[in-house]
Amino acid sequence: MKTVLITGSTSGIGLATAQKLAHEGDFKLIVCGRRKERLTKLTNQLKSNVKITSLNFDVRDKKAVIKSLESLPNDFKAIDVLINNAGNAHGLDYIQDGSLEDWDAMIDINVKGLLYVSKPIIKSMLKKQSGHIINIGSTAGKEVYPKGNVYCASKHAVDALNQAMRIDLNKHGIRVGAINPGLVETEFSEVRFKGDRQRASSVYEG
Ligand code: NDP
Ligand code: 8X3
Repeated sequence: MKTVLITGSTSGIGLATAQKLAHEGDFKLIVCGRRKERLTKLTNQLKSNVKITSLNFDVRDKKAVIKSLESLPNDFKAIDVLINNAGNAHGLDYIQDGSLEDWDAMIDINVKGLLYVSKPIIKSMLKKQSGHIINIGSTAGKEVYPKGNVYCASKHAVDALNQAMRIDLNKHGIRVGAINPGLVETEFSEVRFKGDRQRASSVYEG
């Protein structure tokens, strides 16, 4: 039975992935995110289908990432599949107008957070000489659009890291791949527009 860790399981793509895997079958799931009450609700919902545990940490906090992973119960410690999904866009502004806080958030979460989570898990995958990493990139990691600047840069970095991980880890029996979605109606735009639901839903019109 494979153990799968999904970052950003409290909403959107990560939540749907956890629900899908729980219904598909033979997995142990580790669901992660900052919103503890959502993690509790999700584990309660899925625990009759699947062996599940949760980790509550901010991917920006490298000490918390390490401490959380070390706290996993023994039967969840050997992670077979890592789904690097946690991430968001913060703001949508011309490059000359963007805020440093938004830029920090996107680089710290989408890029550095992905690295912080990956490092200890790669270490344990190397010991087994097996594993599978799936990085959630974006079409924004392949193209750039007006006002997308730093979000697109962060997702281009995910695309580069995905290729780099594959080159470096494949010879150790670790498979690495990416999914690069286009528009998906999740909480993504609500986060990007700082809670403005009307503006967020207009993104998906049509
Ligand atoms: P959501 O906003 O619905 O979900 C984002 C998830 O990431 C949440 O579970 C959130 O959990 C988690 N997260 C965000 N920041 C942090 C943090 N600092 N530490 C830990 N977890 C964090 O968005 P999506 O589901 O749409 O996004 C998931 C991934 O898909 C992202 O990487 C995004 O870039 C990518 N993507 C999305 C597309 C879209 O159109 N929606 C298209 C292409 C790619 P919590 O807040 O509880 O910490
Ligand atoms: C999310 C898709 O087009 O909003 O990565 O950047 S987009």
